[in-house]
Amino acid sequence: MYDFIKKQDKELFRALEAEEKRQAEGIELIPSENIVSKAVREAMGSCLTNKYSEGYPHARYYGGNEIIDEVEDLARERAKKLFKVPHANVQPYSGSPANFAVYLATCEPGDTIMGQLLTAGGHLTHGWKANATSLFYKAVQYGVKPDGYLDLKEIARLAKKNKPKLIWVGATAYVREFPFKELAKIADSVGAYLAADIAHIAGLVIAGAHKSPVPYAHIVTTTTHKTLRGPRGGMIMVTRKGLAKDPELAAKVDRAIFPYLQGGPHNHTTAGIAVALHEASTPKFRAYGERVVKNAKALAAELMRRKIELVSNGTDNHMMLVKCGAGRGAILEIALDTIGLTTNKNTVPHEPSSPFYPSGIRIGTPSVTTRNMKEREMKLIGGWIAEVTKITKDEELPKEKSERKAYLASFKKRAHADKQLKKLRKQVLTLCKKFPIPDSFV
Ligand code: DSN
Repeated sequence: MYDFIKKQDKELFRALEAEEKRQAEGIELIPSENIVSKAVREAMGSCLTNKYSEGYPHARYYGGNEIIDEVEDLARERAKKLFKVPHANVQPYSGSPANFAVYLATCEPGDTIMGQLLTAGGHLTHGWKANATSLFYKAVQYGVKPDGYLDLKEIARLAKKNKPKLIWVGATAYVREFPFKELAKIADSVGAYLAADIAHIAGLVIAGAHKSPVPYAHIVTTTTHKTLRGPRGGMIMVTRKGLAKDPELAAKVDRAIFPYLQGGPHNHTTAGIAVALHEASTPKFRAYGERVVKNAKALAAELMRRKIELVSNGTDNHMMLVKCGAGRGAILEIALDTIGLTTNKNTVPHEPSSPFYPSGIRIGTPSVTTRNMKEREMKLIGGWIAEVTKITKDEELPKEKSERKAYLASFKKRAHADKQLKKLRKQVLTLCKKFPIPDSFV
């Protein structure tokens, strides 16, 4: 691999080789990450990257796009068929521009919108104060109850009071099934658009391992690289319900992506999305989606058996949130990284610390499931997480904010030198060797 880069760019070649090794010799537990097939990688490295094609199939601003049209049509048709929607746009560069396009298609600047609070598991683009969406729209944020479930009563109250034009359902750190039907009832009662951001669960929806939002939402957005197991990209789909509310909605979404927000589509990514959607249409993918959830439940059960506290005491989907004590998320993330388990620090509902130094870590099973791991391996991984938690139990984030960076840097060094962690690192490596990264999923 990387034969040409190796010949002409030694520095980059070394970096690529090192990352290949890191991925092969580590266990990826970040719930928004996955591993693509060699076929997706081929598409991403194809000649399609050379082409400009502003516009949409059969209506482009550049010549020479007949084949690109075929590729984009393939991706669009596959998306429509798999998600059972009448319209799909496969050009968003990723999830954030896809979501911004939804605002452009449904709202005027200054309109009120509602979305799940970032610190309660929501996404930046659903109106978080540090995101551009809150500059252009009046964002009302909703949260979760102490048990981790969405607070439907509060959402209904806020909707009635604020009359939003658009309501988001979807999150980056929510472990329960999304109540699409109930959210639709609330949105319909105030005449709002309901947009379901299914970036995390798209693959589960296709596999039938999570309810589909399609009968309930007007618009569905997703990234393509999480449980869907495609290249980094995004999609926006308009449902029948969306077209019934506004027959121009599909045209508005397309216009929002181009020419409002983006330029030329990334055609190599479009091809990668087409490959991934083909892979996702197979019975093997259905089994994959079901297995992702089974693995998550097994891992959650093992963690709880070992007295690790989880938000909402479990999971319905591909992820779980470990509560590791006020401000200790970064400590656990570093320690787990040392033994080859990659996770990410994350806020927990009613966060006692801050988004910079949160009190949880987010763990997910999409990637380990792609490597064919099952319950037995989930038990092992759960055991390692519990041991690392025990080993680091006395580590505490300094109260003084100015001391925190230096403390974490020194902790990282100490963690790498720790004998117990070194022993666990060896065990992780042995498991990785038994479960190499597969080339193909069909
Ligand atoms: N960065 C993504 C995640 O990790 O969930 C959300 O955009």
